[in-house]
Amino acid sequence: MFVDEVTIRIKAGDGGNGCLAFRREKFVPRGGPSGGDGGRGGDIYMVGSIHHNTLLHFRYNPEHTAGRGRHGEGSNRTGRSGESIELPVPVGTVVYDADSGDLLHDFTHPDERFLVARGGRGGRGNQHFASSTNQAPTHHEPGHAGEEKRLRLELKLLADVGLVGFPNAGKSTLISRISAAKPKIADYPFTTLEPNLGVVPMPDQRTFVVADIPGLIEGAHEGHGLGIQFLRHVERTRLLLHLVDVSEMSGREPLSDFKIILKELESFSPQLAAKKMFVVATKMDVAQDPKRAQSLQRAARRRGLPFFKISAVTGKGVSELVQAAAGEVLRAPA
Ligand SMILES: Nc1nc2c(ncn2[C@@H]2O[C@H](COP(=O)(O)OP(=O)(O)OP(=O)(O)O)[C@@H](O)[C@H]2O)c(=O)[nH]1
Ligand SMILES: [Mg+2]
Repeated sequence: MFVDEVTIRIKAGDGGNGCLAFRREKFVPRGGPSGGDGGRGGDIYMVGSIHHNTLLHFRYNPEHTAGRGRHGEGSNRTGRSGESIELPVPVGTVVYDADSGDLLHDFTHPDERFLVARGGRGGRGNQHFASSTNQAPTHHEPGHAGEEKRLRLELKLLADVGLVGFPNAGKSTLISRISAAKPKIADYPFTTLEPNLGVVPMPDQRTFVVADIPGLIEGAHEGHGLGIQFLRHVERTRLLLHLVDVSEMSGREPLSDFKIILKELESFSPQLAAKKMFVVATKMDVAQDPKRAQSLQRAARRRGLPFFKISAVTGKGVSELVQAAAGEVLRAPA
């Protein structure tokens, strides 16, 4: 299961209480205050991990608590500190405070560590409160509470190129053709239910990453179909390939499909709508009426978008598309 959004509750350890004690020993009359300090509560860190691809491990385990500090003891003994804990998150996870909505951290590197909740300080024992006028203080502090938060974690896959389009447009077929990804492909809509990533080799030994996401339909921004929540996975790409089925098989109008998807992208975010886009006419091997591809091409030209025609089945036009996409990925800053 692909889980890309979870809300969790974390609670760093409370500090231990300071102790109230006096030194009592044979031959040491009025030994003075000797209450030790409470130990520090444990912290909670998040750590970027390449061994996790989803947030699934939080779905079944949404509460995490670090150890509390032990209380201070007599003879000036400080309590032991609470254990800190580390929570692994996939690289690409964005951490928000669920209550304020503030962005706390964005994990972009493996092994990156981020302190999400600080443990409470231990309270001071009465040993600290002796003064010239009060040699037998009874004051001692309670431990401070550890930070407690509700966090919203969002996973945004890190891909260079995103595939968008109607269901059945041929997105998964294309990614399976140009990379080693093996997504499910079938001639019914909504075959793809979770994003797939594929690594595409470039001629110069370099690679770029393509994300295939579930198809969009009209009203996706209002939750129709599978909705638009998967679009966040292509938010960070440098290039969108907008696939449009121009064959008669679809029983749809390529031009109106194209415009509908543009509108959905816009309602998701203006940044996404402004992203560099190639328009790709798909299933050319079975397209009968050339006018359908032509009208799409004109619409692309009017918007200044590069246009390609491919058949992912025969492979025609695919390498030109990959080359142009690679060029764009290399040109655009990360
Ligand atoms: N003839 C032909 N069929 C194609 C081509 N590309 C894809 N198809 C077929 O179109 C159907 C849908 O392809 P998919 O790749 O699953 O489409 P998708 O865009 O991933 O669809 P969703 O996952 O539902 O959004 C499958 O039956 C494919 O075999 C093509 O270039 N030529
Ligand atoms: Mg698919």
